[in-house]
Amino acid sequence: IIVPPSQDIKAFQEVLKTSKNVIAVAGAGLSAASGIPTFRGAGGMWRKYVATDLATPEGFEDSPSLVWQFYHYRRESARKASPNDAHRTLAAFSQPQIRQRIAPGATFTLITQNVDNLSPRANNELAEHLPPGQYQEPSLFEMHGRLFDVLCTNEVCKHVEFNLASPICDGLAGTEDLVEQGVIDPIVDENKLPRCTKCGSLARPGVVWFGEMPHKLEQIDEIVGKADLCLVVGTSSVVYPAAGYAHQVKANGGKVAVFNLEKTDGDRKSDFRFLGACEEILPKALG
Ligand code: BJW
Ligand code: ZN
Repeated sequence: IIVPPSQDIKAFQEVLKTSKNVIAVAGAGLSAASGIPTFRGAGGMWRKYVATDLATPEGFEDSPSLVWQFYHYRRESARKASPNDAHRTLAAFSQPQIRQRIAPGATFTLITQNVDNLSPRANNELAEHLPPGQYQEPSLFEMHGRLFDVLCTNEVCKHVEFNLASPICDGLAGTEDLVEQGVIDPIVDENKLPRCTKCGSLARPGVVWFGEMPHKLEQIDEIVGKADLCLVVGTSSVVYPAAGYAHQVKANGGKVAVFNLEKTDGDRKSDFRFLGACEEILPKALG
């Protein structure tokens, strides 16, 4: 018999209290309340394109201009967005001296698929509000890279640079607004796209596309292997390896709690399922 997942926050908090190594696997739903569109379902379109088709090596090879406009637009929106209560709750939960709901000595790691810089920003904002010396470097993995990393496409160079500039280059300036003016597919000359500051080759967004290796997988695997509780926050759980982490924790005898607006793939087997906005439920569950 399949027991349906529990919706009992108190029971969840009991489990939390006795867990030793907690992980959270987050996806686009974590940033939805900050105004960042998700990938699948409503919001998964950019201009006339499917977002996940643009987030591929093939998409970039076909048209670096189009893919750069997509990422330029997303860099500009992420810069204007602010962390929401879900980011803030996870940031506070990453600080052992603040969090109440797990035992002293327990660990917490946030593994996010998001590239929008909002979790690091929530951590920085929290750091600024803590008394000097109190902030501890959180265990945070941005496994699909970062919108603000710019990566050289030259295999020999591969230079990576963190670049928050707005616009990232003159050639892309204003292209984020073109749809409103009815211009669908302007072509930006490759020489006017972002270039590597070391070797001058074409640069690309420092994010992980399909078929590419997510970042820090060895470290992540080790942490997932030790986890006894996995929180699955705002992800459709269709993209691997992230989608497999909850299954792994379960297979190792741990528990899984899903926080999502909707039912998702495989969450029938989770121990807890909290349907609703994570920016509302996480503060109640973890705060
Ligand atoms: C809310 C909410 C609110 C809304 N509150 N909730 C079979 C097994 C294993 C792997 C594969 C396989 N078949 C194919 C693969 C490979 C592939 C894969 O998984 N494909 C699947 C589609 C089947 N995986 C890969 O290629 C990965 N690499 C890899 O496996 O490497 C192995 C390798 C080995 C050796 C050599 C080389 C490689 C890489 C995956 C990279 C994914 N990249 C993207 C783009 C990143 C850059 C960018 O941002 O543009 O990552 S695709 C896109 O999907 C993005 C996301 O991080 C990722 C996941 O999406 P996410 O976050 O779940 O978003 P949504 O929109 O799907 O869901 C949002 C959810 O939020 C919804 O459920 C809403 O209900 C919810 N929600 N508001 C709570 N307020
Ligand atoms: Zn280079």
